[in-house]
Amino acid sequence: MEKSKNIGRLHILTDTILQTRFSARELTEMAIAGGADTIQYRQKTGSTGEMIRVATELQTICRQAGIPFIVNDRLDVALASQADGVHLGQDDFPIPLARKILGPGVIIGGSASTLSEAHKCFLEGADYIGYGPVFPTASKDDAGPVSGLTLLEQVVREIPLPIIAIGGIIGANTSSVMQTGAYGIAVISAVCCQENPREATRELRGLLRYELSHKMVSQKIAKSPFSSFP
Ligand code: TZP
Ligand code: MG
Repeated sequence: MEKSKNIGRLHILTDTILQTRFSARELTEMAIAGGADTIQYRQKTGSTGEMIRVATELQTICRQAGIPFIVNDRLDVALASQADGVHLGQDDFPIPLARKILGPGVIIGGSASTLSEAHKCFLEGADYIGYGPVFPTASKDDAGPVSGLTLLEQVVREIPLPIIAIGGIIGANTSSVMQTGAYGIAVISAVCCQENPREATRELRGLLRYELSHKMVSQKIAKSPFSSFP
């Protein structure tokens, strides 16, 4: 039986465009110190060589911390840095082809902004879905219309994959997002653009932990995947 993949619940996406105070490496270190359990390297511009150099560094840091490292968009950079996974949008490298190249053990995340896109990602073999924008966001120009919590809940109900909610997620709405049954959250500005990214991550982690422990109690699940979020 295929070993189930470790897909974290608190995905921090590194960003060096919205903010320039911290490098991707610094953000990664601070996010991990604050309790991030997945790092996604999201770099839209620059040379491929530099991306591979940075991604290799981040992969080493994540491996030492025992958490998955995922590269956004770029299958080539993911391969070269031996990343644990790649995250692909609807117009990026096709998921079935990525699976062929990367093999069954590598994490493939797919972006979806509608139920039908989420269904397509599932059929194509994604391991998890980044669904959103759930709320308005200034971090992605082409993020599309916001889904809100009701549609997020429908996706959670209908798609049998871990759903990572993304888009405009901050401390104040994390609990309502998690109460839809989402597996976790992914954020850019709520960590990267904060005064103290480590503390911002820590706060989100505390909120997730609280919601997940309540879920365990309410569902009377003694040993569930939720217990993997200490
Ligand atoms: N995909 C959908 S919304 C979004 C991405 C990458 C941006 C998320 O950024 P933020 O700052 O957490 O809203
Ligand atoms: Mg993309």
